[in-house]
Amino acid sequence: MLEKIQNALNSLCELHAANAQELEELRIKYLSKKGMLSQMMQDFRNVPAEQKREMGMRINELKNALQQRFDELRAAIAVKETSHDELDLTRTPYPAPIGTRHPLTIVRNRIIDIFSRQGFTLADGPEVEDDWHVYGSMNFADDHPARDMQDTFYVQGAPSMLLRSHTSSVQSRVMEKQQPPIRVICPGRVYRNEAISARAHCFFHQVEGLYIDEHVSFTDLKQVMLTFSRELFGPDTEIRLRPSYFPFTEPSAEMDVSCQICHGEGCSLCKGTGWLEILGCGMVHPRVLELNGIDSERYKGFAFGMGIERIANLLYRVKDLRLFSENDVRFLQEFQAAN
Ligand code: 2NM
Repeated sequence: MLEKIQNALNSLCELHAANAQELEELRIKYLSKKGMLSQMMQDFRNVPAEQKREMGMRINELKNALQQRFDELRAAIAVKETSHDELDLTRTPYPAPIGTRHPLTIVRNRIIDIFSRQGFTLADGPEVEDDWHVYGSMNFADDHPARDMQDTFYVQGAPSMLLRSHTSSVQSRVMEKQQPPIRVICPGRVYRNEAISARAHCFFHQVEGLYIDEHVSFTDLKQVMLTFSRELFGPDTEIRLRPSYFPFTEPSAEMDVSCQICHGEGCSLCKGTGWLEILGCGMVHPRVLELNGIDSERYKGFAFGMGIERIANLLYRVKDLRLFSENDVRFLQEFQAAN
């Protein structure tokens, strides 16, 4: 019997099955109730007591080896069958389920695209900033309310470090390093200490821009803003500038575009005014130029800043700002086509 087991072990690798049917035949021949292994188990009863131990171990060995070979053959057949019937290498991989770009990314990319065609390049900087780059260098008085704990997140234990509340700090860092001509836009996330609601969040996204050179004028600002508005909202768009105030610009203005829906007639989106506010802008304050190492006698500049959420709201009529940060897939997939 020992010889029989040894022979079976030796010829294991000669066992082959080309398909499921041949595999089943092998199973019947070796592993079924009437198979070779069962037969040996029956013969085992007649083995003399003193040989039982060794014989038992040998039969077990054979049983495991047979089962292993059987599993190998079954796996090989499975691979062969899928590769023939299901794996079609000539098949197109589409439609594959792919994600969608975030609406804020779509809008940001459009804004970047429009300004880069007017000669602006990209700049970025840290979100955790120091007091100087966010406020000091931007002509904010020491007691300016924006610096208040109620409005700005400060880093605990580091009183002059904070989460930037606008991206102007990036422009400050650009001016620090580079003399004019400067023409940059700075998209990025900013933080403000606000209670979260449908209209406010403690962080949002901005694009700010800066253009400094000799002879840059308010006329240049108006033309760049008009071109931007028409590219973003359509060629019939009109703009309107209203006098305003920012610490870093003088004069300053708030800019409206003609309402997308009623084209100036007055509707619920523009609250009857025919206009929608989209950004703030102005001529860079000479003091800001000087604070950042630029000769304000020789150079002039304009700057602007807008909220990406605000623009996305207008383009896509999103009613609740919180949707932009909740990552609800049902909302995000609405923008499949806008990619
Ligand atoms: C705005 C509105 C107006 C602005 C100014 C500057 C800089 F660096 F030149 F001083 N950066 N951004 C600016 C001007 C931002 O946001 C509503």
